[in-house]
Amino acid sequence: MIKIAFIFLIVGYVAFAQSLVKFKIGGMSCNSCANGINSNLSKDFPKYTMDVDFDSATLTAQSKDGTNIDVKKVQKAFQTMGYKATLIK
Ligand SMILES: [Cu+2]
Repeated sequence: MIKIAFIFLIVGYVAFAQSLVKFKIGGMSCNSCANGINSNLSKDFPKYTMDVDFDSATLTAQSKDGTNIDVKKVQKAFQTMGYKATLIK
């Protein structure tokens, strides 16, 4: 039982600790939403390369120095802007 819990812990860690993360973005209604988000993100996350694509409603976030993306911080930033970022996979 403890072994199983441990495996889940490892799997969870790998799933949430990555230098390249994709999100599904909810709440965008046009291309300028995506442009506005992108310009905010480049100010708020100088250590990440982030690109919101309106057509696929996704965000790809990659850290420039190979450290893990702070998923919760990214999601909070989207919440503050009035959108919803859901981790893909
Ligand atoms: Cu818009």
